[in-house]
Amino acid sequence: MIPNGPGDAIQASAQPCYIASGDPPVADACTAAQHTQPDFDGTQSLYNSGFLADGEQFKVKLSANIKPGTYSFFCTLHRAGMTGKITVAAADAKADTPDEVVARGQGELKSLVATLKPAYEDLTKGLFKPFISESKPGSVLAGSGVKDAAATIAAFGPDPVEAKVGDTITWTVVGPHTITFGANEALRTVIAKAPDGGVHLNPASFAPVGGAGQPPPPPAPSTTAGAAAADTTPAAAPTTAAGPPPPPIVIDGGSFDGAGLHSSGFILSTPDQLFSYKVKFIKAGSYPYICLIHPNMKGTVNVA
Ligand SMILES: [Cu+2]
Repeated sequence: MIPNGPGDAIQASAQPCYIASGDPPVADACTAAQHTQPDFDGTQSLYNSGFLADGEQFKVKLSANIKPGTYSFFCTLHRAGMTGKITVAAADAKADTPDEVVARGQGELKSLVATLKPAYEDLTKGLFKPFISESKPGSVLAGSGVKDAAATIAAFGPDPVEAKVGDTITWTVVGPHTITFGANEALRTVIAKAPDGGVHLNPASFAPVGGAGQPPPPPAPSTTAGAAAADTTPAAAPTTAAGPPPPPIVIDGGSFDGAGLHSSGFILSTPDQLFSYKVKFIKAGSYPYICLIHPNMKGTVNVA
């Protein structure tokens, strides 16, 4: 859904598209006829809900002709980090009831929360082991995760953070995030549907303000450049078996006097190569900040 590099969302991925056979268009949205959702028969070459905003539902009716078997699906925004399977049983075989599916999902969610909890508790102290195993004043985490877990942590920690005029705060970023002060509501539409059905990225949400923004990552032997640019899974293993993990690449966000917009812009950072973002605070005050990508991700810097 997100291009490798600058540009708008890829419309055949971001808008609904249902194709019986053949490839979707590369540059355009699918045709109006291809927007009409058929029953899923397991043979369509593309069966795509398109971008779903918070709270939207997507329903799939299985065709009477679908063959029993296992059908995989994934989110084209989160890619390898968000996948699922539906197992279709023969019409006369036993299948899960909706209640059983919900109960199993809640069990999986509970176990996922338990898996992430130690990393979340570390995050509240600014720790992301083994990359950051000591709390340091002025050191904050933007996101965290656990290797191979099917979810990531979208939170800032520690929060709030206390500083003095002239101090520099450094956020180590884990995942895709922004660190944004003074944002208005318009900037919260990182990805949004237009009235005509088009799905667009908001370049203003991705742009750094008051600093240089993320430089390109150094060449990584383990992944292609394209996968590195768009893979939003932060919990990949460090690629070198020996030696300590590489230190984060520091992005200088300049200084902030508390007035107006000041944003890291979009930073994608994984354990293969972490990025951090630093800002010098030059005026006393209490400064709330948010991540423009994750609506519940907020923090405060108190400068005395
Ligand atoms: Cu975020």
